Amino acid sequence: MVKTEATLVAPSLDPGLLRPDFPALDQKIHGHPLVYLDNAATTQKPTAVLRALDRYYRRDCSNVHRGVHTLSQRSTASYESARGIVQRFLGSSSDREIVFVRGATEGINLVARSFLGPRLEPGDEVLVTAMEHHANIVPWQLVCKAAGARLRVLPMDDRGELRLEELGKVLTERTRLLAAVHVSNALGTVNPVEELVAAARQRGVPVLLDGAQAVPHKAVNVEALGCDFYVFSGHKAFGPTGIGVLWGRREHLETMEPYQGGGDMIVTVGFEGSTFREPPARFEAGTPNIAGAIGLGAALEYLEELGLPQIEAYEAELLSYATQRIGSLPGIRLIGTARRKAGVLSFVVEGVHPHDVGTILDQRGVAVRVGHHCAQPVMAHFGVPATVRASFAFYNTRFEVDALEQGLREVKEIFGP
Ligand code: C6P
Repeated sequence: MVKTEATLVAPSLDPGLLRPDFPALDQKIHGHPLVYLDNAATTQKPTAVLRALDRYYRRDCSNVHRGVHTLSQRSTASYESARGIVQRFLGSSSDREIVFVRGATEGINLVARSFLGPRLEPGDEVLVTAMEHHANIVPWQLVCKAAGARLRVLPMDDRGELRLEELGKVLTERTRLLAAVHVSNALGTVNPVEELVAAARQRGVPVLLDGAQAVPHKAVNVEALGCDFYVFSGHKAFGPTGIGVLWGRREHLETMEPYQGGGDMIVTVGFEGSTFREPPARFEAGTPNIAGAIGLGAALEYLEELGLPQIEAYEAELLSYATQRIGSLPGIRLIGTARRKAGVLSFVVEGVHPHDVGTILDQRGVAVRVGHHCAQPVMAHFGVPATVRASFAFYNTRFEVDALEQGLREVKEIFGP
């Protein structure tokens, strides 16, 4: 970040100062300045992350936990130091609770296979919410099917808010896990996860929270949330692709069988059987994504330096501006109007297929995502096959919202009233 006296005195967030940190933002698309509004799919990377990756590959490239030589010691130190950064970032009490995985998807699958699967019996239930990403539905369905258990769903209303009054009906004595999204990728709803956790805990039901869309936008403290597992993906939090985090309470991780077998997760191996290391090593079979973990550490440090409260406040203001500008355009229907939202504005343009909207916007340099956003049940709830989704990060500006608005006006002109 470019530090000026102003940023040091008043720590509010100024995207004008931050944008030079993100080289990819500075380019033209079809002759227009790039307006990158697809941050929920993946975020752009600051030079701090690019430098960390470059340094690892240029200077320290070596495998971890295996070598006595200097390069291996350096890369091991950087990899384990990244684990410590994640621990601090999430407010976890031990770095042994931090498992590096490929992303949120793998984190959820790991918990489904190694924690829930062995505990499920016929007739048991897993509770999810109506606004889950497929990654927080399908892994549970797979283990439920194998065990003869079933998935139950906490419904939502037409604003895209969970119907908490229904919780008593779907959280039952057969519930073995509650899996809920912290912030919805398709709607932007910030769920009252504290209330969900409290209700589940009262019944002794463990909770997994999918933080893929929360971590880039707000401070997360797993101890304060009181959940049992928390997952997120590095690439949505300004880090590299192919790296993510599963945070799990130590008492759970210690009871869990390995998810995959291979090098680095064993203590002894013989043809008659093998023994396994303590968590987190037990869940990190094979050569890990070393550069990814180091890059993720750099990304989280960058976020800490900006300040998550500052990010949250700035983005709330930007989202409210966008909601007002885009929501007041004729023929636009907003999908997801919850009272607490973060980062996402989903909508449909009357009479125009979302893919056409996305293509026309791209011609004007505006990058949005169109489709079902891997949340088909959400689309079904709102009776649409797809939406246009603008998703924001702290480096986005009001000018970019204006560019989106202008692009949508042109879409309406092309397709007529
Ligand atoms: N959502 C989106 O454009 P992975 O693919 O493992 O990094 O993240 C999966 C995932 C899980 N939960 C939520 C809430 C998510 O938003 C995502 C990824 C992207 O919305 C790609 S579909």
